[in-house]
Amino acid sequence: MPDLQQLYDAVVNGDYKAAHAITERALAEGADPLTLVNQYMVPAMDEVGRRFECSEYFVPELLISARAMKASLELIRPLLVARGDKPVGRVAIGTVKGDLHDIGKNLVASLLEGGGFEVIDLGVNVSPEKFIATIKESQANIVAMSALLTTTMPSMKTTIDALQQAGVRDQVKVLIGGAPITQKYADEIGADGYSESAVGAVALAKKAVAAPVA
Ligand code: B12
Repeated sequence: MPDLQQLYDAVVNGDYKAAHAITERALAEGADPLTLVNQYMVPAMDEVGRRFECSEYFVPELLISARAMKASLELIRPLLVARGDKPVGRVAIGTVKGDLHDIGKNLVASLLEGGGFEVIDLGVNVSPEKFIATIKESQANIVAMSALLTTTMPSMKTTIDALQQAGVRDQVKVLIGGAPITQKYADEIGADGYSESAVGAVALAKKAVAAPVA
């Protein structure tokens, strides 16, 4: 088994070739994909964020670390998805308007697929109108929103209000997440659930489909 600290270092240093190679070897040697994500890659992105905050890193460094994370996730994602069995619900997921961060959202989407959900991934910078149109077209029963910026968190409330106005709020459970989100914020804006992790998102979604939509 490769030294997995090297995976952490590869993401922090933005070495996507090393991130890909170490992940490939670790998986071939039986490493658990979720352990790689939760114990090495997510902490590495946290360290990248810390360095950005204290001006050791700037946007280019964020981008190359994100590329390394994605190179590794490319190998991990199919394995997370393969864990699933029959569809248990349909989720429309997206990063909210104004926000381009998609690593966490993509992880949540993969684990939801792995948890047996059909996932409609709307991508990033998703407007309330897009969420509404998707609910109407697809009969999704869960809307999952991600936001990484304090400046885009209000888009979650705007979206929930727009769902209400469009008359589709009662058809869906709304789950939210992303680094700046808290349970308190979820309660304030009338979301149905919040989790700080992608694993928690699956548990929330399962609970949401088990409970009748209001
Ligand atoms: C990588 C990164 C970028 C990359 C994004 C690449 C990409 N394709 O995603 C780039 C370079 C593009 C970027 C740009 C910017 N970024 Co940036 N970025 C980051 C960084 C370092 C990591 C984010 C990440 O991927 N984390 C790893 C993932 C796995 O974690 P996560 O997203 O939180 O997701 C987990 C949970 O939150 C949860 N989750 C996520 N979504 C959901 C949804 C649901 C429904 C549920 C239940 C759970 C859930 O599950 C996930 C897995 O456990 C963070 C720092 C940090 N530690 O968060 C800054 C950070 C978010 N960025 C920041 C900033 C300021 C910016 C810019 C404004 C910089 C600039 N001056 O241009 C721009 C904004 C661009 C925009 N309009 O969106 C700040 C935000 C500060 C704030 N208070 O708002 C941060 C916190 C850095 C910092 N410490 O200052 N960034």
